[in-house]
Amino acid sequence: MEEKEAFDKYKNFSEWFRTIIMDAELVDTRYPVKGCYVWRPYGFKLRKYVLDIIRRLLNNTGHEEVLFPLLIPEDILGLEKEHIKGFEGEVYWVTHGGLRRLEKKLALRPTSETAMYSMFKKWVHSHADLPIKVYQIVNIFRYETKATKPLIRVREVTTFKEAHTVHATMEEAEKQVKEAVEVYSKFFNELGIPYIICRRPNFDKFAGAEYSIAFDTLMPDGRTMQIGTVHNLGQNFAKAFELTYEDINGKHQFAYQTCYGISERVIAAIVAIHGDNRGAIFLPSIAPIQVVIVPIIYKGEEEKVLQQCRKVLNALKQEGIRTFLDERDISPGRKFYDWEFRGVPVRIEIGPKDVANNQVTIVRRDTFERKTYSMEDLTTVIKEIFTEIEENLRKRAWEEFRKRIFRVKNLQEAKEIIQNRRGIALIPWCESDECGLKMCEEVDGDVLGVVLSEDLVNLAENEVCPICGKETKKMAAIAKTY
Ligand code: P5A
Ligand code: ZN
Repeated sequence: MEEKEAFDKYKNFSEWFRTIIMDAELVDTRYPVKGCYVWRPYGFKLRKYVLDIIRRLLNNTGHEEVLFPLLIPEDILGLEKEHIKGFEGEVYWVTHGGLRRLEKKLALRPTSETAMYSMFKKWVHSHADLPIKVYQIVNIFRYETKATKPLIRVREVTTFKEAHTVHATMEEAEKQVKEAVEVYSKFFNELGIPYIICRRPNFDKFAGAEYSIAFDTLMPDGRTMQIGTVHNLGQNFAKAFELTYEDINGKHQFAYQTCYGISERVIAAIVAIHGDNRGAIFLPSIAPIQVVIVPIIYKGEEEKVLQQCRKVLNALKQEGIRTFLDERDISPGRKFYDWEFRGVPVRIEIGPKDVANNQVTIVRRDTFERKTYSMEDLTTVIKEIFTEIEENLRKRAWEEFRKRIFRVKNLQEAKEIIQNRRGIALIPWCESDECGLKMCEEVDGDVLGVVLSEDLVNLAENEVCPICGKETKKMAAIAKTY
């Protein structure tokens, strides 16, 4: 009984989250290297369907997929000074090949700017070679010193989608940043993950960037989690890597660059945001199993019921619906419990009465609504139910998110909100690093940056920064972060 009490999304988020990812067999965190974990078949499928979405969005906007090596030579990793300063404490080094010490140490990529840009330099000659828009989905290694947390802060990031672009002008790089923000917005919208978009304070930008824009979502425990970032790199890396192009006048110019990334944190967010105290809930678009069929068998009627179940199974499969018929020799109740826990969005129950009436009983995972439907046109009905579930999950998540964003009058109020883990506080800010750092200190939390999400903030009037008193139209988002 005690175990049951601990499984509560809001009262004990960590334990709830760990139980779901392990017991729903998404991953196994018992691998004997800290910060590394295994994707199991069910989780791997979920991951694949999520990646299919981002691949589609990127391919449709002119990005091309590539694959770069995992190893980066020491001198190349160190070319951009700010970048290496930011990452030096997190790099894993390969020092030996077999028994021999390597002359040049090799880093396991903590991210691939340096690996890619040393090659871009060889590909770009004239303005006609631009823009470059590529991405890869790979593992990266970061020796994180903060406490690791499965999917959320790992040392082997298994699912790092990094995009990198090169442009002739700053305007084009700016436009690319906008496109990236749009792509990620669409991605998170499809997944029903609510987010706030902020321009990070200077003291918290990506190492080597001009500025960074971040997407943060809110976890059930009241902390925000950064689920994606978009960086304008300006000419910083181009200068370090001598990445130049010949313009129309035959003059050599340094290129402008952007990069943007997401990781398995997105999958953590999906689990955390949509799940409930009966387990995971997956949107049909990404659910490894979209429909589970549970036969309700009574003695003597087994064959009739199973036959009908197989008929439904085949009909749904034919329509490309990922369907599983659970023929295990355990009670239907146990099966319901299992598949609810594993997040299957639609359950079909078929018993003798359903067979007799040429109908099925359908139960939705998100609302537990139970209804009977005729066998006619069943696939159409199921697809409609999928759409309804997706809409409901998205709406539910955004409503919950908006409820936990507070416009506060002063820092005392902001502190109260984030200390009690109620959510995100919004307060005017002059945008200076100095005042930003002061605010962090006073509220004992983090300034996520200036809010860019227009739907979440609109200030008609100038207000004043609570630290320096300067007039401003900008709002800072403040929270406890992961
Ligand atoms: C953008 C892509 C970069 O690395 N270089 C290429 C840029 N940005 S970032 O902000 O450092 O990382 C991008 C996103 O990856 C997630 N992330 C992590 N997820 C899990 N465990 C980690 N240790 C980890 N580190 C970064 C974050 O969501 C981050 O926004
Ligand atoms: Zn100020």
